[in-house]
Amino acid sequence: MNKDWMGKYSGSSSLGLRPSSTEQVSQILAYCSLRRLALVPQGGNTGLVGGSVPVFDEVVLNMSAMNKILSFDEVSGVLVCQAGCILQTLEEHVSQRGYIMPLDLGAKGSCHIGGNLSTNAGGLRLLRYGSLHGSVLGVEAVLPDGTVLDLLRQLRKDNTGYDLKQLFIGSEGTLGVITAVAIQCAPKPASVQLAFLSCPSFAAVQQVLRHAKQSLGEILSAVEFLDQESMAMATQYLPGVSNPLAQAGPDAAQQQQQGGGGEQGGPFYMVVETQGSHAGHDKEKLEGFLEAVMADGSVADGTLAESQAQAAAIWRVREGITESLVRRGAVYKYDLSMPTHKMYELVQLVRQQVAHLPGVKAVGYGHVGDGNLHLNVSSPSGYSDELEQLLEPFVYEWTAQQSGSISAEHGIGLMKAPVLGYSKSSEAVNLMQRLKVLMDPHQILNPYKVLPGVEHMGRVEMYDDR
Ligand code: FAD
Ligand code: 2HG
Ligand code: ZN
Repeated sequence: MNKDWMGKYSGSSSLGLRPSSTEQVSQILAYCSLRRLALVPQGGNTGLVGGSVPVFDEVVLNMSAMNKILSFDEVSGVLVCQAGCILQTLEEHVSQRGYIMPLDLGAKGSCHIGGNLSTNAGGLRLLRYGSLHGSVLGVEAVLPDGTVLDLLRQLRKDNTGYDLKQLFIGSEGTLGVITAVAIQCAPKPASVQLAFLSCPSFAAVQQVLRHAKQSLGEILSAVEFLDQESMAMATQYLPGVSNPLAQAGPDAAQQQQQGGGGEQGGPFYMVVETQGSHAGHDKEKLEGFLEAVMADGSVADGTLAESQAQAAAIWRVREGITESLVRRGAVYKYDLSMPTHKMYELVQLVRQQVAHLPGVKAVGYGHVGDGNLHLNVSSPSGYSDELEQLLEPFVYEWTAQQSGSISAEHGIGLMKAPVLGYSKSSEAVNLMQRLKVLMDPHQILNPYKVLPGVEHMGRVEMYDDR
């Protein structure tokens, strides 16, 4: 495919290849290396930074035929599969065997595990299961010259020198093509509980997060937030989606009991999930937590999901925001890490910045439990230089001033390559350049992505070959 999921980035490749084995990937890369032909590896093409599509006429290396599950060890929980397996398919496979994948994200129905590793995707449960840098045990990757690097170990512990597999996690297809993955799955929790809350302020959101960490501790699996504007997007643009707090149901009685008002609440909402081994115990804990945060005023209203359907409806609101924004039109995406207390200040500043532009709306949501803000600016009339100049470099500069990161989980891709220097020192970018030259001397693999081009090297010194 030449166009990305958002319809923002597109190239003009006339050649797509769909290998079904590591050997074929190796042959393709060896040939392209010899002929100096550039390639872009493409997984599910759900990436949000323009990394998965050609910039010009690069060959598209589509990984979707490499979709075999190779093994699953029911004692260790280690899954080995080819890189083109769809995350949801893997989730279903391990779920039938008493496990869950250690990551979950809204794009699970399309994204590949190879794409997940390449972007070092975070998602909804990083808070509990950690980053892929921890849960991936092994990788098989093909280097740009066609060499197959077999690092497909299944060991929890392996301190044999440099941990080379980590180079492929988060390098967005610029150093090699991931062809297979060994990943540690987590035991499937016997009990999953979900609360949907409304909070009067962002200070209250932080208070709830603090409380959730303290009182739900070992069973806490997700803490997400969305603002009123994100809720409006989801309910307006996604068919059949409504505010879970607006629905009357069996929860109403419970809310009454716990002192909750009947109103829709806002302007902030939170999703708090627990995963544990004993439904009675976990539910009691979550109810106690809800009672306490309602009593101290940090939660104005709340509901506990009483069925899988209710839980799915709550997750649909949170996971659907990205889709709702794309349905509305063009969207500028900023995926930022920063100290939690700073997160919403930026949303408000950006809102002021774009207030004079008709129809332009800034929304804030994300993985508040991980200090990860998704600031999205929606522009139904399309992308414009005027709007972009109001947002950039302002958002990046402000984030850097807070010692934050300009990419928490989506990666750098094409979008942020010129601004990498806001989050990485010149020495670090220089070492990245050296690694790139060492592993891909002819620069054939995903060119123009991740690393700043020569025209942006004022901020970082170019790799020096002496
Ligand atoms: P692609 O988009 O195809 O590719 C992404 C990058 O990886 C590209 O640079 C590509 O060249 C490279 N690549 C792909 N496969 C390989 C391979 N086998 N070997 C080497 N390089 C490869 N991201 C999050 O982190 N957290 C979220 O919660 C989240 N939610 C999302 C929700 C929605 C609705 C959408 C549309 C996206 C979301 N994303 C999220 C972003 C995206 O889904 C992730 O970045 C995902 O990991 C990309 O996987 P993919 O298979 O689609 O990769
Ligand atoms: C999410 O958490 C994804 O929903 C997508 O990372 C965020 O669209 C976005 O900006
Ligand atoms: Zn996210």
